[in-house]
Amino acid sequence: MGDISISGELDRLKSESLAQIASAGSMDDVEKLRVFLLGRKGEITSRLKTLSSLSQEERPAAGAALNAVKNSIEEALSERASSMKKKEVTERLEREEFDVTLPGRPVGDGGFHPIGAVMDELIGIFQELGFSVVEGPEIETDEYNFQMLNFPDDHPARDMQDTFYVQNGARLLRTHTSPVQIHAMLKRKPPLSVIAPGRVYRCDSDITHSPVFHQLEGFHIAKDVNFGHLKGILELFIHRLYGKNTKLRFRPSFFPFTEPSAEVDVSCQICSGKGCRVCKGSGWLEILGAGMIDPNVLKAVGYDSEKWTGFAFGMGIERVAMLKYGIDDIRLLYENDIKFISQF
Ligand code: FA5
Repeated sequence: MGDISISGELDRLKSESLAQIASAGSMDDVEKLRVFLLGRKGEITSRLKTLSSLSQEERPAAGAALNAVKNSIEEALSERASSMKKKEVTERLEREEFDVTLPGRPVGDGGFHPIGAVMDELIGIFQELGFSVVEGPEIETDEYNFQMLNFPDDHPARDMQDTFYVQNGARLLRTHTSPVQIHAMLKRKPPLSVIAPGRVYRCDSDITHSPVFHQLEGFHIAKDVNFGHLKGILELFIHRLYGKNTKLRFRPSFFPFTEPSAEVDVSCQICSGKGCRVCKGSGWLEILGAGMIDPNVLKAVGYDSEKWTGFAFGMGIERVAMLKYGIDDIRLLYENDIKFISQF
């Protein structure tokens, strides 16, 4: 490098390259030239690689000369690219016609999500029956979610497998809407009839279980309330929701905060009780837990448990919606697929 023939060759490379760039007729041509000259195996790059074989005295001058050529090529490429871009845009604008009188695409009407629709319908039914709506926090303490609901310290529902803890275990995402019973009872005096709709969280996932789902809690505290009242209310809303021929099944169960307790199944609307994958072949799907409020819960909020009695229930809204609309996988409710959602 540095001698006349090599610098002559560089001059030639520079003037040839600049001429090629000047005659590039499109963005595509400019890009091809960039790769040819400056790409990994390009003319300039391969010359830069040979610099290391020169002697220490020759290297600085040769490097400077090569870099100067590289800079002018880069500059020319970027100028050509911007003028080609302008040219292509102008040509496109001339070629394509834009009809400003064309009517816009119609925007379809929005609709209710099946969970929201079922929730609204249920709230309407219970409001007609005299229940008032109360909401509670989704982030709870162990005290409200478990202790005041009479959960023993070693109850399996407190297990990390079911409960999402936050703040190093100091708080948790409520696993059910039952803590709203406590919030409401502490704020109000009996008699009271309350429903509490809301989102709840559990470490659980399959075709009928979701880690985030919705419940509707309901409870009624007055004098001389008995299990017959609870049955009557549940039957009434199930028949309103699914029609008079729908069957209900009460199975004895256990909840720390109710005694006696029951789980309530509805005859599967998806297979008309014949057995399918949603009801796991049984013809029934569990939609709620219920029972007579345990006197210990009433005592914990300062109510006189000799004077007041009550029932409570908590239902899974997704299950209610699945049965109502014949949805056979709970996860479909959360995928936000417009084609699926707009059927309801
Ligand atoms: C409870 O959560 C009680 N708090 C219900 C209750 C309230 C009983 C008041 C007595 C008095 P359970 O864990 O069974 O109970 O849940 C109630 C309903 O929520 C179930 O019947 C089911 O319909 C629904 N459910 C439970 N887990 C899930 C889940 N992972 N995904 C969707 N729905 C669920």
